[in-house]
Amino acid sequence: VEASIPEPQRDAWKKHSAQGFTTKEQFEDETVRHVETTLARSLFNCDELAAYSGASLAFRDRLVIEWNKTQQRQTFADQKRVYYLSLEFLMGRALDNAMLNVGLKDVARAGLKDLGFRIEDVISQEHDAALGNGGLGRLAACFLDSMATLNYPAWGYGLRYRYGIFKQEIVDGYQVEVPDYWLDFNPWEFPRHDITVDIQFYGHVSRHQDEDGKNVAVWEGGEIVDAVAYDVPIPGFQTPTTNNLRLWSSKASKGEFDFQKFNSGDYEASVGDQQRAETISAVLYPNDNLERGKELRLKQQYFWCAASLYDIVRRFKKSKKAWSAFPDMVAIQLNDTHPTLAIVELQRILVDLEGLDWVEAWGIVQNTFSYANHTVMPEALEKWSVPVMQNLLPRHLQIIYEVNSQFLQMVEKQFPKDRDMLRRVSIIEESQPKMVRMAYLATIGSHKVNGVAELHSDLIKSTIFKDFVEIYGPDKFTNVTNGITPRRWLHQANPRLSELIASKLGGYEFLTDLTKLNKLEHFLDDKDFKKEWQEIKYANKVRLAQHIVNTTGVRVNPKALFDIQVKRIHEYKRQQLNILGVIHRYLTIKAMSAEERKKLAPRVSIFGGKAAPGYWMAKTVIHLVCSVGEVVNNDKDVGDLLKVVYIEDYNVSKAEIITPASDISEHISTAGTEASGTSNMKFVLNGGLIIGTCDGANIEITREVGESNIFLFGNLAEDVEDLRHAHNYGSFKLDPDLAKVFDAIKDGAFGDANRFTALCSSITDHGDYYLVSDDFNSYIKTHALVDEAYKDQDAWLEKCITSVSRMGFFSSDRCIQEYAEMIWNVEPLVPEQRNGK
Ligand code: GL4
Repeated sequence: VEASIPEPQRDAWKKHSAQGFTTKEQFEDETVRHVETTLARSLFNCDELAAYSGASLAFRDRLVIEWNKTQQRQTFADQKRVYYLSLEFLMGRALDNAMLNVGLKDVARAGLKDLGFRIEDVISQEHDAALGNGGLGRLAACFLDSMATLNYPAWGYGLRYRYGIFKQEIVDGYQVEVPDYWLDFNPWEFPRHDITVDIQFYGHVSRHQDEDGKNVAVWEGGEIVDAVAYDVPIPGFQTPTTNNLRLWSSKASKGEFDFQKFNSGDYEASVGDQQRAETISAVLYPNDNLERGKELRLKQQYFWCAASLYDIVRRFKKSKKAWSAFPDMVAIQLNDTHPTLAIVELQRILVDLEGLDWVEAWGIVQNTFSYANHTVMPEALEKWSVPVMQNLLPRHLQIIYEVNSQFLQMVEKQFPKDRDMLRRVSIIEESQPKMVRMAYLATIGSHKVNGVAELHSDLIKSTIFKDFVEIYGPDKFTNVTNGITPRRWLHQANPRLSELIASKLGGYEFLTDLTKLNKLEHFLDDKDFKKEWQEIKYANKVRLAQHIVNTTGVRVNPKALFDIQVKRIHEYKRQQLNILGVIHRYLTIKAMSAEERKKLAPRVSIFGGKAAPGYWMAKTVIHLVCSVGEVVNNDKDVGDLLKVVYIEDYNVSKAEIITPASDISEHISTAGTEASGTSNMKFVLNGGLIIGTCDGANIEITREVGESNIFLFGNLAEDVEDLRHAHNYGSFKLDPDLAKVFDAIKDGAFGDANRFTALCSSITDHGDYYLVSDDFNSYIKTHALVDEAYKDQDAWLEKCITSVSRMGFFSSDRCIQEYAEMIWNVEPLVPEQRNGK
């Protein structure tokens, strides 16, 4: 429906167009106006939360104005857009980011001070938007920031979960999950009740003849759920470009709810229907690197893919272009296999609803989609049971079978004698029940497939997609090494370091061209610069120490070496290796003379991260860390030489405090298991060194910063398989130092040993799948090197500064540019005025 203002009235309209504030006076005007009118509060009733709300609404107004203009500009330009489909967007807080991207944080700071508030207190009122589990979701958030900053016409599509990732409480040393209801007051989203899409589930497929006598499939019956759009503005840094993140929320369909049961008097049943519909977008599944194949999850996936595709197709159809032009106007990026049904849905729209011929439609589909793989962990690879899919999405299953049949015919022609090849590459796994292999479907339906770091991209080509490399040739498979946004992860999280760097480089250009950091190497002899760098690191450690004492009661010495491992708890990430190493250190200290102890560098071992609620072993690791902390932190013999702390509820806003405070951080996954890792990049960018295995992006970080600036240890990915085989069939030899650690645990040094039996025996008796014992000696030795290196503070500092100067490659801007050029084939749309320049 056209609803534009008629031409003669447009001048009047434009005269009254909203402007948004630019000066401090205007910011105060807007903030107070919002507190008084939008929130109906007064100066007698304005706490920090109200001040946060008022300031956010003032900034929101500014974003909305540019957002509207950006959308008009993009529509008018009529060029190719990118659609980034992700089930997770781990956005964190928006206000600080909006202030910095718009370039008005100083204005806001001064304005809030006039009104009686400290900007830090106001910012910290905001509830994190935590619609993700870990690295995969945070990557999506960094990508949105880069796409807007680089002026790409790009939309994100996701789900508006009522509950994000749970809040973690540590109670008596155990993880307790608390629901994260985050929508009480969220000024950053705009409900678009006019944008509602009917989504169908269940039902059956029948065949009809259309007017031309063509046989068409019709999906009928079943139930309808409404998808309602909620839009979130995504501001670019120093550019007016403000992109859109559209999140879908589920609601009972008007037709179904209002009329059928309600009118027939069955009120309770109709309320039940309504709640069932709303359940679809109610909660984020809290697993990282694990798929459990629950029907509700498949419902979420289809709900979100179908709504997004409807929206994308509707936008394309407005242009009145031929269908063949679809891939010239639309690039759809799949963030892992979660949105793979979008491939099937587009084929369904083109063939069943738009009447295209199958082959032509499939060509369009393949040219539109691209798929990024984010893990090789077998338990994380999505497979859906055929009977479940048959019931929920009968037409989609038919399409999958047809795609598979044509694909297998092609393979058979290419490899005529290879029956086993057909079995291996079939989208349908012939198990009991049969399963749909989503990674294969995503690969077949896309024109490009990428891994997220060099090693990972090589591994997928030689393991899960080996046959597909044979079939399609190597060019379909590529690498795009992950990156992080320097705006949030340097400028926002570490403002003093950002300012110091800017003072040396003559401005903030490095924030949009991170390779400019390399000029920092010219200042390695600049005493004042180095002193200030060191002071900033110290201040960041003091800030973290304050957070630790406030939240755990443990007092840590900010002069000690801060050793941090924060990420999801997973056996492959090997927090168990870390804590077993800490116990080894504790036992070593206990055995030392007073003289020897004096020579030792004091350490604080900091852990943080959530365990999936059903992941028993991960929860045991948390409990072991807390139990060790309990003993070590209260041991008078040890004092400041060793402290062990668990930071509760690790999330994006906590990461902003933790990351700038590390001396060393741990990225110690079993080689070949961590696809990339991204916190490794964040820590180095903030002037911390890392200890890590030859895994994921650690390898490329080493190449960039140089081998002498990173502490690598452990077995290589290429040797993992043989080692595992030897464990199972040869003789497994427990590392002798590790044996002593297990003895201490078994003796009850950290409380009831029974609680840790499964953890210990997974290493000693059940094959040590993650090679903790194999890597233990190398790990301990490397930590000794860290201790030694830290004693020479000057040399340490030089390593840190050198490393930061060489981190330019790891900007998500570089990464997005690679996607845009190699995979999406989209051009930026640069607006005329740019506020930063
Ligand atoms: C992950 C990988 O585990 C992680 O290494 C990678 O950095 C991230 C983004 O590419 O994707 N894959 C899954 S699943 N969860 C992740 O965090």
